[in-house]
Amino acid sequence: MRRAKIALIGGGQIGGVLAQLIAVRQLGDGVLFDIVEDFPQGKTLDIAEASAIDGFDARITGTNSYADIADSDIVIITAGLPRKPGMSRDDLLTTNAKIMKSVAENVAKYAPNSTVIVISNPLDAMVTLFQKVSGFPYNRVIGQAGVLDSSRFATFIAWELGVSVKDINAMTLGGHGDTMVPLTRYANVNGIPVMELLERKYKDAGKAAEVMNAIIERTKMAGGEVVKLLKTGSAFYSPASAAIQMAEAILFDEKRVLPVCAHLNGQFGVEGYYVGVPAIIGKDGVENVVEFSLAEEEKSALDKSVDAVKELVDAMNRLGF
Ligand code: A3D
Repeated sequence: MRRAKIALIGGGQIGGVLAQLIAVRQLGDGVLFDIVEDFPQGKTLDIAEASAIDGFDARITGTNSYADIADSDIVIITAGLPRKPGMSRDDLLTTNAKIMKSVAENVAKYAPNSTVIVISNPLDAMVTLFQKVSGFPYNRVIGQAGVLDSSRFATFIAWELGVSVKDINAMTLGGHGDTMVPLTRYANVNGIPVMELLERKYKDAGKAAEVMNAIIERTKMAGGEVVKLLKTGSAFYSPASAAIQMAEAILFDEKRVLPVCAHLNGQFGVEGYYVGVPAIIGKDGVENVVEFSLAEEEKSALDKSVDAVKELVDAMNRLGF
């Protein structure tokens, strides 16, 4: 059996961490593509030179030629600019749409049977554009956002309750922006509702709600919090880990239920847009969107988030992409 081949388009901060994780976890052979000459070659040489220490045989190579991604099983896209302090993700639209268009044309040409995970921002628009330009079936084009946003939500809950993050189940829905919807009602610690634990901790329902609201706000703004601290770029370790979890679910046909940016065809009342929802992820990419009932305020928050995604996609269409 041949090893899986994973192409990484964009060899910057996230691309570099992705390449290292693929090597260390021995997920397959990795090809790191970037337009900057020698840059991906340098990064992958550095990673490969740790193989004797980390004990991996996976081949990780760098390239400036799309021909080298031929026959990839999975393609993970991070090509494009990241945010600077004070910028919103949407400010990246025009620049990154131009980049995504050329990436999609080349992936369609050289890796037509791949399953694609898009990370570039503004995420919901970039995944929409990739699918449109490549013509790939919807199930094979997935956006990474919800895995990371949910991990941020779970991390903040674990810190607040002083418990292992491994026991937290928490999920966000909607677009990858300030309107995302962290779901409080379903957040739990090994099945025990987080709100009940907060109410017991503070012996005051009002205070518990206040603490949860602060966690929700921090989750929504978590990307910006990192940008502000880094000053020169955006989060890169955690987005790479999130995409690797999705890639593993596809490579090993795990049928994980992960919050991803998937194309909706009536689910959650959304027709024809990519939005963050839980989906079964396996060898065919998005194998099924998992629908469940939402309370009135959850549904209206999701609708608001979907409206923000629609505005962004419409703006991209008006720009001629
Ligand atoms: P960065 O370190 O700048 O890397 C981007 C790379 O893309 C650079 O090495 C560029 O040379 C390369 N590039 C530019 N144009 C092209 C092209 N036409 N073809 C191939 N490569 C090209 O950024 P980063 O790795 O920190 O972030 C990459 C993207 O991910 C940005 O758009 C971020 O906003 C986005 N991002 C998304 C999340 C999500 O959770 C969705 C989180 C963090 C960052």
